[in-house]
Amino acid sequence: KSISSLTIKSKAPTFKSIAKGIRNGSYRKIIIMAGAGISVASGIPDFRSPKTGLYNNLKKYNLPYPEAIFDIQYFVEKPQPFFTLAKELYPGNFEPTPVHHFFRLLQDNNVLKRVYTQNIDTLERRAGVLPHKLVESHGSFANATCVNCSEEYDCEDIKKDVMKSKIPRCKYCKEGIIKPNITFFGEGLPEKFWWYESDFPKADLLIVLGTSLSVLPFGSLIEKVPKTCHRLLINNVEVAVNNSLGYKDPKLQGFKFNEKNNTRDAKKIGDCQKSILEFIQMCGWEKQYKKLLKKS
Ligand code: CNA
Repeated sequence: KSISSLTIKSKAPTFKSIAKGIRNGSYRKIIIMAGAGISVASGIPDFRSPKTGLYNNLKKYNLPYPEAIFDIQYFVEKPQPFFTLAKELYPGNFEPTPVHHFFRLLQDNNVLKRVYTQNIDTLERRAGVLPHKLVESHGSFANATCVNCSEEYDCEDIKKDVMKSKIPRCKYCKEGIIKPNITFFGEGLPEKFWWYESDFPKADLLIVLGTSLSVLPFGSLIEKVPKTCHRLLINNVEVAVNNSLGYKDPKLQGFKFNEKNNTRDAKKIGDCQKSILEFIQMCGWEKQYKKLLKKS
């Protein structure tokens, strides 16, 4: 047989084969895409989990629709619901989870290209992911800005007011509300988000954790890695890229787990903390992980 008549069959990766690949150095440019599911274990509810998610527990805020709590138009008129929630979620009250420490392990082992998180809870920073390795794609609570005069503040500057259920007001212009720099519906994404345009084409592994992928454009980034790049989903349910209204964009392909010719996608369905502890072990990083926990 001539070489050209031979077909080379490449098999789809698995959770286990990917861990083995990390262990033997086959993946060196790993990109993480993360969402609210990775912080649930630290006590912060996600958006869309059926019983525990924030969207099902917003009755007390009397909102016209759940997303209003993060809608910039609504906020300017009625900031109180957001600040009531902000009081609950404010940084300082929560600790990083094993998944956050896993990001740090990737960084320490020089195989992390970048962490793209949708979370605003700053737990990636707390776990020691360095600023140049981290893209907080929907901003974070770390800083805040006056909506009137754009004066900038640190999250500690407004913490006292938020904790006393007082709307923080600007010291300089005396009238503007100080809004944490998290991206609301109706606002542009942080500049750093656009790093994906050069990052994603260079990735050799994409790991997606704890996200429904329903916020766009973030969810659509799973399509931006090369066709040969392996993709691993670690989540408690299978997810598709669609927007919050359930509309599936026909241009988006999504994961290919169940397709015959899948050569790139793997999944681990279940609790992401449990899965990641297993993964850390398979990567051969258990000792390093324990050391990290002792230091933190
Ligand atoms: P989402 O739409 O609520 O999806 C979360 C996903 O995680 C769902 O598929 C869940 O089934 C899954 N999940 C929940 N718990 C676990 C678990 N223990 N193990 C595995 N999977 C789990 O949230 P997304 O992040 O996809 O949506 C993006 C929004 C959510 C962003 O704009 C965030 O700012 C926003 N958000 C952030 C936080 C935070 O910073 N911690 C909290 C709540 C919402």
